[in-house]
Amino acid sequence: MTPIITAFEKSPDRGRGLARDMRVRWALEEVGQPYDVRLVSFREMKEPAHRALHPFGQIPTYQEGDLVLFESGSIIFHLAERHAGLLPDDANARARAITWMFAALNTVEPPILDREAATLMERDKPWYAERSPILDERVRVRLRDLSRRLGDADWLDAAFSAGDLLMVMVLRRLGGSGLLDEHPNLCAYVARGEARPAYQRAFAAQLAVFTGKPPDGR
Ligand code: GTB
Repeated sequence: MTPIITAFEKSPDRGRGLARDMRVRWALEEVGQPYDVRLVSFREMKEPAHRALHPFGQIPTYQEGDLVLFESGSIIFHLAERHAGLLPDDANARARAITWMFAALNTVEPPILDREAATLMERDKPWYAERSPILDERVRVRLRDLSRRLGDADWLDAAFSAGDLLMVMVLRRLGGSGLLDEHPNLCAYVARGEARPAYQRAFAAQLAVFTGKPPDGR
């Protein structure tokens, strides 16, 4: 049964692969699972039919027969549990990879999102000049620790895992901020993730939604 995911009909990121369907597409590509995409408008996302799939009226969702999931992390965990390629077989290595999934979503992403939200919505507010360096510093603290832990390794815990997939996607959100550039090993880590063939296929597929042209350029 081919799973169906939802994605923005018109992503505000203009095909930069920052919306959260990208991480699900990447995971599907890593495990070699073909999928269909249903594009939704901002209006449709808030209608009862979509809210039946996603209580918060967001993307992405994941449907596989009777199973309906939302939350990109849980969708990726589901895929990793059912397919080889995203979590190691060894029980302890698997637990560590899952820990990195949580670390990406629960420890590294929140300060990045806080900073991003302020940049987008508070730039014209009188407090922004004072708050902005505080938000930058909260991100820097996480990046320093992550950079130190990664060191010169390719991935966070030996082999590539769903933990790396989520961490790379979270770090990509800092593109253009200059904050990631302070850590060449993290830049190389993100580039390593982006170079994976599965990432490339996923990126091309979401970009094709924006350009209206098929991924292979035909
Ligand atoms: N925790 C949920 C998950 O991980 O699945 C968060 C889902 C979520 O935030 N979805 C966003 C959404 O549906 C799209 S990805 N927003 C519409 C709404 O809430 O009404 C967030 C996103 C949006 C746009 C950009 N961008 O333009 O760069 C990047 C990321």
